[in-house]
Amino acid sequence: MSEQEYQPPKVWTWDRESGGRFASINRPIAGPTHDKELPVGKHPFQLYSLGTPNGVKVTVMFEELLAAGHSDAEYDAWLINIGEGDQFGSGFVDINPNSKIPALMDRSTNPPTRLFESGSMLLYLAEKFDAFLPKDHAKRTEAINWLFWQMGSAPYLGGGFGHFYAYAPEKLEYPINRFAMEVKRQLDVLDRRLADNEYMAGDEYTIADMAIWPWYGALAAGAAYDAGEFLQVHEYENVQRWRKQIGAREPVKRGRMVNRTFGEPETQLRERHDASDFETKTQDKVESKD
Ligand SMILES: N[C@@H](CCC(=O)N[C@@H](CS)C(=O)NCC(=O)O)C(=O)O
Repeated sequence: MSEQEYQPPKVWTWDRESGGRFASINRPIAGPTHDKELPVGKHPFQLYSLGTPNGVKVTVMFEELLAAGHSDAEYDAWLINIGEGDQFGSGFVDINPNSKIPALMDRSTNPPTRLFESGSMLLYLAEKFDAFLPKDHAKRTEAINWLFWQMGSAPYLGGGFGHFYAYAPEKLEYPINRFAMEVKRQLDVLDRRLADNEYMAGDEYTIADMAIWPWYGALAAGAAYDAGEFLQVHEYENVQRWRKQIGAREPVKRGRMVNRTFGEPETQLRERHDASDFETKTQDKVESKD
């Protein structure tokens, strides 16, 4: 046992920031920190989100629904800045008691329906519009299997591997090893599945692809945590084929841009209130007007 080894005290106390990239917003208590109403736009759906993988799942679904002709799926996407604590405002916590993006209101129902957890939103929208979920019960079950697989697995990728490899204040061998092994195992799960199946649920593009692609597609492209070489992501050839195929879809390209606050200015549509915003309100155009 090394002298520096951490010995947990009898009772954990929150007496200092842990360091790391998100230390200032992490707290051991839930609930709102301040009163703040959320804005409401003109469309049936009001999304409060950010263009992280969990946010992108839902904006891709909305853009897919609209492209498929479901005009009742029109939505306003408002920006929630989690670095500044917007997720702890009272209006946001009323929708999501877990204070994490995305949060969604369906105002076409009476009373309005609140939604939190991106997987719940995908399932709700798929059922409401009877879209992107197979009608055949066995195929539908397979899509839901993979949807839940994503919800259970991605925290090991983001909160585990990503945190210790990219965000923690020090590089620690034990957690990086443990989570690199788990993430490579997950990539292999996907690779084997996609060897014999065009999409995650089989021969139909479903909400399972929409849930998995923003996380594992980005990882396979080397865009997540700058870890492409470390994890040798090129070896997962079926994942590579699938992530390029999904990424080439026009609604996916649009969904990725919504609530995005990083990357090239022309890829960022920080808020979306109308389909025409993709042509007129991307950040390159907003900045050129300033
Ligand atoms: N399981 C949740 C995870 C949501 C989540 O972790 N959101 C992150 C951003 S990707 C967040 O809002 N973090 C802010 C915080 O932890 O305070 C979902 O899929 O909706």
